Amino acid sequence: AEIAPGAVHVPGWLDTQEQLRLLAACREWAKPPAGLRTVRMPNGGQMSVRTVCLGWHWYPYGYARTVVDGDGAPVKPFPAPLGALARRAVAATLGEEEAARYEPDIALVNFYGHGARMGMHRDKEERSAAPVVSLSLGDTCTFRFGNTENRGRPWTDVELRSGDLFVFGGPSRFAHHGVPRTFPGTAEPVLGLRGRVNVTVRVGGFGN
Ligand code: MD3
Ligand code: FE
Repeated sequence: AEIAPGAVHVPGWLDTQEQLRLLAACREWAKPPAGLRTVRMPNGGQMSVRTVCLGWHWYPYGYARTVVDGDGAPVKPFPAPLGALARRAVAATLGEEEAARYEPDIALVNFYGHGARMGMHRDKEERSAAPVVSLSLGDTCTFRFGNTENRGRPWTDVELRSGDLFVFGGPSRFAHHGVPRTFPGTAEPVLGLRGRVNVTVRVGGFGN
């Protein structure tokens, strides 16, 4: 379903087997060095979501090749199989033409424990207008998709469940968005996951 121009939601895009494989990979990526970390904002606050970066390291508000605000290690490489999966996602939602020129080089993996949330923001550190691919695992959440002007209304709330795909292209790439809540205990038991994991795949546009 297209919830806004360029913003396409595909419920249940990953089957349980594919979800398990992606989740296992996320758990590997979370290991140190350059593993899962809590992001500290310039105002001194901490994000409740914990993050691991692949390809390029995101920090508030920029990208680097090393974990400049953590253990200092080189960022883990961007995995080619994840890039191939994201390209399939773009093909399925925005078409083969868009997919053919889609060359992602960044993934941000967000881990939501119970009570974690993400405030309304825009992703503007990337130097590319290419689509962002989002894959959800574990607990259901409310995803809030806002407007390009400000963090406030109008917005549309959508429930994202494990296995859901969301692709944000065109004008939607620059819209405000956030995750106001998750629903603890809603993950399928077979996943063995307490909480929620979200994988976003992006194009940095920084060159090599
Ligand atoms: C729309 N993550 O990592 S995924 C983020 O569920 C982020 O962890 C949320 O917002 C999460 O920056 C939401 C959906 C998403 C991700 C990136 C976008 C929507 C987007 C970038 C541009 C527009
Ligand atoms: Fe975001």
